[in-house]
Amino acid sequence: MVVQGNMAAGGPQAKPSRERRGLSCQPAAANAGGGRTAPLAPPRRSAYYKAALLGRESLPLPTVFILNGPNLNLLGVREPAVYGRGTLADIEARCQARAQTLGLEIVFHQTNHEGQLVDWIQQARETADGIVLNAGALTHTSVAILDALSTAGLPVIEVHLSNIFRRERFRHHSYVSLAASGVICGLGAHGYELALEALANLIVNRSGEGGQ
Ligand code: CA2
Repeated sequence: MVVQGNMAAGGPQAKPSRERRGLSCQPAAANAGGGRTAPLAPPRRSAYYKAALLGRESLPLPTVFILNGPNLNLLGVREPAVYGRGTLADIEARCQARAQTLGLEIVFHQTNHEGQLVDWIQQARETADGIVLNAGALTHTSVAILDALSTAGLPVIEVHLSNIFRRERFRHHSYVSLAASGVICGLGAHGYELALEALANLIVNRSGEGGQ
């Protein structure tokens, strides 16, 4: 079991300054190239984020995209020794139940196509408050997914059902991790529920700060 996270800032209740967390209106990628390129438009923030910034009394529920990559549709059908007997539909049901108790809205997707994941991440940038991502094998290969996550300007929790560090060496490196606030692996379907819990904290802390 491995649970990794950026825990240096003093736990979920701590609310570090914008400067310390590196939060700004511009996604990190906008600063690449020494200012020679035009900056990206800031993300269009969710209804929850805007309402929280305006100090509205009744907030809409924050939305979390839960995205699953290639072959995860086969869960419960093959390789139960590695990935367990549960299906992806079982994971979705568990996420739905946990989201309800946490006060989150979830949008749950699976695809076998890299470009579709990039499209959903771009959509999340405009409408969601956080992303849970199990990119499957694309975790270890996809710079396109890393770039999409880097420009999304959203908290991301990377999840893997299996402990990728007990497996083949090529699974030890993750491009997704470079854009993730935290990584959960080796805990099976429970990892998705833990990721939602972590995101709920990150979203609430983040919305107390200024920005777009
Ligand atoms: O452990 C995970 O969640 C993984 O993201 C799963 C990916 C794998 O490539 C990553 O290294 C770790 C593979 C998903 C394939 O899922 C299957 C499920 C049942 C049968 C065959 C594949």
